[in-house]
Amino acid sequence: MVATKDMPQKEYVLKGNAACAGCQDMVALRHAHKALEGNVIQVVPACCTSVVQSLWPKSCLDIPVLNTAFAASAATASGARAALRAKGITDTTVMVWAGDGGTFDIGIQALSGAFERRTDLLYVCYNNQVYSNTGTQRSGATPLHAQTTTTWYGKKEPEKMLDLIVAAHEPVYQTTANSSYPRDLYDKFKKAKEIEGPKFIHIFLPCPQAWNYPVEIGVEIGKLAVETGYWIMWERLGDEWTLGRQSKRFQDPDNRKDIEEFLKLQGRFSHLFKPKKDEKKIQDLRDFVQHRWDAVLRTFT
Ligand SMILES: Cc1ncc(C[n+]2csc(CCOP(=O)(O)OP(=O)(O)O)c2C)c(N)n1
Repeated sequence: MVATKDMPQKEYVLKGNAACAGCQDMVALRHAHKALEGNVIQVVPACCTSVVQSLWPKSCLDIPVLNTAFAASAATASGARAALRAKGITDTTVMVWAGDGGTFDIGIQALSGAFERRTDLLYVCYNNQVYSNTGTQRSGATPLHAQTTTTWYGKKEPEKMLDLIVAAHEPVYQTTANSSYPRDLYDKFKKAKEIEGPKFIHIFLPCPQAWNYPVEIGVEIGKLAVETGYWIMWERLGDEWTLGRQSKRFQDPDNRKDIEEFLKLQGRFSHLFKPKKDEKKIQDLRDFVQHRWDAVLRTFT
């Protein structure tokens, strides 16, 4: 894994932008761009990132960016790839950087089409589990029982297992990542940059606004997602699937921290603990963790 001192010093995500304090999207974006080293066209649909990178005079990405309609990211990226090919440029990465709303729900058909056409495209879904930019409405990635502005009493449905849908398209490279492990994230973007064809990176990242926690514990929450087994770090290159070293010991449920440790730090789950503890709902989430492990292992191993 890359040593921090060996990461490029150059910044492509510039200071003084409009991101919220403690925004983990900026942590992920910053390290992704250090790995891509500026030779990239980034396509952004409506989302927090589009607001942060485009608002003059605080526009902040030091690379070419195409802002596009919510449903159209992967189609726009396909067009950018075709234009580069027509100009004889082959070494530039075309990357979509879309939220979970723009991927799990609204952009999924364009993503599916572009991957089916085997487009040389890096699609990144940064998953803060909610439509953050417009006031934190529930998305298909919002977890069971999480409170949002459209699920006042907690979401009634579990989150969609998008990775399994994407896997059915057999991208050449597919991986999960987490903003709390930026060196691992950097390495994955470095790897993706060298691979031709459809690629998918799914980044888990906490949002202090929507999840309602103090900004300084964002990294801790991201790590707890892995240590409780809630978020699984894995990687698939061609047919070869590997469990990430961060998640290896948590395959065994006995090694996992209890899901409560992850939940109780977040205001969106506070109704599970106050006025009195809701053991049934906490158990639902504990069961979901195992359900996801079973589904992922069944699919890939
Ligand atoms: C077709 C369309 N519907 C709704 C909107 C309003 N809108 C802009 S950003 C956004 C939320 C995006 O959520 P997500 O993709 O999860 O990214 P995040 O805001 O969390 O970064 C919405 C609903 C829009 N711009 N276009």
